[in-house]
Amino acid sequence: MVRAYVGLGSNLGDREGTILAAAERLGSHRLSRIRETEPWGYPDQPWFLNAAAELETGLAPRELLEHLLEIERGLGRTRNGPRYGPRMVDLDLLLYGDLVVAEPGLTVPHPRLAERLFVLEPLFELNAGLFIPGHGPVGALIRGLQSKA
Ligand code: PH2
Ligand code: MG
Ligand code: MG
Repeated sequence: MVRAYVGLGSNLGDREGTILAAAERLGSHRLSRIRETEPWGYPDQPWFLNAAAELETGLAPRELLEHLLEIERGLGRTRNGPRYGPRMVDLDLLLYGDLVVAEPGLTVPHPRLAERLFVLEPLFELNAGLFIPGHGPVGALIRGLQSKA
């Protein structure tokens, strides 16, 4: 089994219900606090709810990614809006053990993880000692972003 972390986000519909349903379908044994966050990347849209989930998985990285997409579809996610735009649910594979992968369709750690407090803060809450491969300790990344803000 490998310990993986998934980022959860929603800014349409029943945001909290959708995030809780997604965490349940993931079989996550630990979910961070759910927080409301200002939209990043595409400003003119509702605020998000974000959280992170920790799971122990027997799935290979690509299988886990497929599983995330399947859960997204099952919870009503469509993919016809703008990049970084509004969505019912977004499940991002953030970390898969200490694996680093950069392949078409699969980048781990998630490519924008280190730039986003709405991802780093829930990760820190789940595991303050986490090291993000290629970037550094999660706490140091958070402090770096806060000092730029
Ligand atoms: N997801 C995005 C784009 N912008 N902003 C916030 N606050 N939270 C998100 O989850 C988010 C976002 C695309 O994945
Ligand atoms: Mg995302
Ligand atoms: Mg996504």
